[in-house]
Amino acid sequence: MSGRDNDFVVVANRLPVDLNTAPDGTRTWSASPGGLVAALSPVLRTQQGCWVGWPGVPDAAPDPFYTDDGILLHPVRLNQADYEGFYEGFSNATLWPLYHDLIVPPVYNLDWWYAYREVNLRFADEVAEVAAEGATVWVQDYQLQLLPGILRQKRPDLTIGFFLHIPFPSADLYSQLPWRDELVRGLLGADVIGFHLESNARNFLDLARRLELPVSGEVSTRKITAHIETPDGRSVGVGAFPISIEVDEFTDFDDAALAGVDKLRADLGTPKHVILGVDRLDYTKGILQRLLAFEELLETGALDPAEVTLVQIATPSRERIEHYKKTRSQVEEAVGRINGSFSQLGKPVVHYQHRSIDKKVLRLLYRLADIMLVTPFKDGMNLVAKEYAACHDDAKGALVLSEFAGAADELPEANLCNPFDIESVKRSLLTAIKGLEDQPEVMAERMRIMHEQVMTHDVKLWSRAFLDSLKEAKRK
Ligand code: GDG
Repeated sequence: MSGRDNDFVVVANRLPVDLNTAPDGTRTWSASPGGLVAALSPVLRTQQGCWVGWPGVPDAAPDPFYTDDGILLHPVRLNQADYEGFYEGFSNATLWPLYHDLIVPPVYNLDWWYAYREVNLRFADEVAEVAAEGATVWVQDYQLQLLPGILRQKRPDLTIGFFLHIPFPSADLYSQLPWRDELVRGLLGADVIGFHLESNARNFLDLARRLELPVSGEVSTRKITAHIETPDGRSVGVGAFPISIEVDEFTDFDDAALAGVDKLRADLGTPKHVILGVDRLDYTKGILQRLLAFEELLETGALDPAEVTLVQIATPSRERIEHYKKTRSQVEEAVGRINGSFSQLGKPVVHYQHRSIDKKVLRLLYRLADIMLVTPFKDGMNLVAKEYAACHDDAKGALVLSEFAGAADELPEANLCNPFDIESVKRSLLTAIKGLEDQPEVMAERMRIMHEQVMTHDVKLWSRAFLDSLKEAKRK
């Protein structure tokens, strides 16, 4: 089924599926949540492409198959050792913290590096098997930074794009990495390298200059105006392509949906202010800090527990990694403590769910929330902030947003905060609540601008801009 006949191939660490095992042992695959999946499914649907990726479970891989939407999924099998070394180790305990500015210390482990290299080689074999002569291959994210270089050697006929979904750190930080030269060489195998923000792209160009590679032009957004010359005489385009969301999923609230929103508010005990957080349970997302800010506001009486409710959805993520375990226990301890101090029977002041919720419910929650709290210490973009703005064609609500989320570049009308400074989080939250009470027309105008920004800069624009740039690179 997946012969060498696919003209457009997306390669990502994960296939957009989860493996579910029923009590009788029956195994089925279902669509899975996550930023990457949300962003790429629409692109593949419209382009009839093939997606190469790991199904998400060690030692399990179905045969290649078509989804209901007609997307060909080509699984790459990882065994338990790959999972530990490549995925949990090098990708998520080395690169993830390094690229998020050392919120926790990265671990540098030679065996993990070998596993990372080995798995990137395996992905290259799979792509080479499914990609047609002259095909376009779009490689996604930090788990596969060696792939463009390997593919370039294996299949010089391919046009290769690479997009990084997480921040790219300053050259100083990046230079900690013992295998920094190998990774840069891997990335430079691409024809176009895309980042969310111009600042990320500039960090990469700085690094190239340090390596004494010729750099020309200045970085811009949604087009390629900066280039790096490689030692083998190629020109690699570098640019910023801020990712976004499929807006249709978050608009069009009909009467039934609005009734669902009312019911949810009633289920929560009809609080005056509903505050919402939605994140993977990751230490970069600042969930604990926002809980502490909320707790201090309750303690000082600035917020009345009879009037506010905080709903925190914390989707399970990378649960075996030490720092994730620690974050979970700190978050859950804080939730317990806050509820212990401030809830009334049958009326918790914090509603916490450590499981993924249905997208339809998520949409209702966004619409319901008076205040959305998005407080990462560092985030490539943050789609949750954009999803919230998309849900508010009613111009209601307020977004408290970290300055260190990529989304802050496009949503300056949010109530911005510095998550490293708990006073700043408290201030932004109170200002948002007060703004909604005292200056509803000002807040409504700010929400209208944010909503419009997201509606006019959706994921289709993101993919079109990137793929157009790649086409242009191929033409040259
Ligand atoms: C990485 C970068 C960048 C969350 N909980 C549930 C659920 N979600 C969905 C949200 C959103 C997605 O997951 C999370 O995306 P984010 O962008 O917020 O964050 P990461 O997962 O860290 O994504 C990030 C992104 O890649 C894309 O480039 O923006 O900076 O870190 O779409 O809605 N969806 C459902 N139930 C949940 O409980 N259905």
